[in-house]
Amino acid sequence: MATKNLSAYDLNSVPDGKEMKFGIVVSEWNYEITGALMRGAIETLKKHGVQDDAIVVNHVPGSFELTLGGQFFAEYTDVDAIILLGCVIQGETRHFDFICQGVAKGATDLNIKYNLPVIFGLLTTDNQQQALDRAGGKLGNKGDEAAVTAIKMVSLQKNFEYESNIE
Ligand code: DLZ
Repeated sequence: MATKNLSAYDLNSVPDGKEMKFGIVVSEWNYEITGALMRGAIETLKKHGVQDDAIVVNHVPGSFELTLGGQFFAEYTDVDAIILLGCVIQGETRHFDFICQGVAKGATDLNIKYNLPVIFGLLTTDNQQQALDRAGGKLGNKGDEAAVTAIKMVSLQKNFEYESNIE
């Protein structure tokens, strides 16, 4: 099965992000990759109208800490959505599985606990090359995809809130 280019999307399908505010949590592990994910996410948010001062970035030591970094944003700030960016590369031990499962479960729980879009921007790859391919390489940038997802989810939530207020 061909892998989709992560940066390919219909520009017109993305709402205007002018009034939206985002928190981004970036893992320092594999920073060559995660830094590229972060740059892609920021660039994409700005491309869709998000203001510079409406994008707040914080770093955490590794992907396992992404969940708590996301929780800090949810608890202490007024962001409309949180983007979690990390990269876990398969090694010889089962650490990979534990981290990936932990972050997937953690991100899911944050979405529900805070009724807030928390976007799972975690690359989980077999090797470094697969990660590079998805961090601005031949398969696009997962940071772009995460940013577009975040804008769409904020817009969806705002629509629901608007509808519920006029009923
Ligand atoms: C320990 C560890 C390992 C082996 N591999 C990765 C990785 O590929 N990607 C990543 O983001 N973090 C890794 N870590 C660090 C853990 O995410 C975490 O920071 C430590 O286990 C401390 O909680």
